[in-house]
Amino acid sequence: PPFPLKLRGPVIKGFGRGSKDLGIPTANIPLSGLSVGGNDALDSGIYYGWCTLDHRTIAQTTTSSSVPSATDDTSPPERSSNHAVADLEYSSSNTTSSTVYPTVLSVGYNPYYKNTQRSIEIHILHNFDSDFYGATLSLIILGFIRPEYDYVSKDALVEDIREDIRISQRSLDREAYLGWKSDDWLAGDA
Ligand code: ADP
Ligand code: RBF
Ligand code: MG
Repeated sequence: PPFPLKLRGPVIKGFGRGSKDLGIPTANIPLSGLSVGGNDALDSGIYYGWCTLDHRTIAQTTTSSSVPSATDDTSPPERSSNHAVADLEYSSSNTTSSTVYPTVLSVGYNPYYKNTQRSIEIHILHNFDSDFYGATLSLIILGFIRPEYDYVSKDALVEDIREDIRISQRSLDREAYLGWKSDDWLAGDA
């Protein structure tokens, strides 16, 4: 399909294998919300692109009382024990744009794990202090790296993912891709 492909959705729970089994967390979003056509518009495989997280949606979907309310958008929230959320909320109240992160993503059935449902999983090339389930993730996919493969070992899978990460980083550093960081879609209003 033609790039860019634009997707947006809430970060949902997967099997929890990304962090625990591979050491590579992936934010899963529902396989709907594609800007073009239905689910088949996005072939299975490994891609790279940019993403943003809409932190305001974290507070709305979290029941913890330590997380600031999303309704008060004039004053910064109190510091809470959930530092990542608090930091993100501060930045959102002071600026109009949110951080745009380089990402690498996997779409498909994870042949190594033989999933029965197709999924879309986004590994963000950034170290976060805590989880962000419930946040709205906006994504622009800009390029295809390879199809999904089965592997003889977990180490072989991880080795390829590490190479995917390097390819994504290197590609996104190029002028042609940097421009997409300021696309309205990532600001959440397109
Ligand atoms: P799941 O199977 O529920 O997707 P994972 O083990 O794949 O669990 O971990 C994904 C979760 O980890 C994300 O939903 C997000 O809340 C958190 N996370 C922390 N750092 C990252 C990151 N760099 N990229 C993606 N998700 C991250
Ligand atoms: N799973 C596979 O079974 N085969 C793959 O080729 C494969 N490539 C991946 C590449 C990247 C960049 C990422 C982030 C994940 C990939 N996965 C692949 C999915 C991986 O198995 C999955 O993220 C974990 O099982 C956690 O759900
Ligand atoms: Mg995941």
